[in-house]
Amino acid sequence: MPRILLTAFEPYDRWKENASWSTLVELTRWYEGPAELVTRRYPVELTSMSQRLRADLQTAYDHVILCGQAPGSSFLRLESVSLNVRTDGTELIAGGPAAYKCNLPLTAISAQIRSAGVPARISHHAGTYLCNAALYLSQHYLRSMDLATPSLFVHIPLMPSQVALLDEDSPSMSSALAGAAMAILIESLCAAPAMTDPHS
Ligand code: PCA
Repeated sequence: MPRILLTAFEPYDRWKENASWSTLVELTRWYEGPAELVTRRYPVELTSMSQRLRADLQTAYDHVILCGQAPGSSFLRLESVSLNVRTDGTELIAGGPAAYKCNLPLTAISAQIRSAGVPARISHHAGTYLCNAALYLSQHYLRSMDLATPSLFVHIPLMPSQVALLDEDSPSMSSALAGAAMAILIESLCAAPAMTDPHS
């Protein structure tokens, strides 16, 4: 049975919940698919997040799926690239490669999610905050540990309950829908673990 590490974030800034964690809670409530899911919830703080991520990656998983919320997004965003950049412009890893590319078949995966009726697309910029850092560091740590485990980042829209507290217009997606999309993603990864595509 494939083992999959799924990570999400704690609430941060003005958010009382984090859609990424709510999605994993929802998914694991009903998931009975062919993979063993191991979930982790990280703080939105670079040093402790990177220490916990590094420790978690030492277990050899078949796949690593990192999730975070993306206020303002109406799609699930499958991130194709991570940058060696912190919010302040300095490097995450001094002297590390400028970027890492995700080699998974993101085009096929997003098409599969969309064909189930859930908005999804590839994104070529994960920002410069903790989500980008989690993706970059996962790819860096896995390489430095000589592990071939692919890691992938999924940005998840806000939930309707979060948007209900805002004064401005904002797209949202229920965690039930996002959780269903995550199950499709897991199914595609398990079906085609070694596939790659030229999405970027
Ligand atoms: N989203 C933020 C950090 C934590 C989260 O859930 C980001 O996009 O970087």
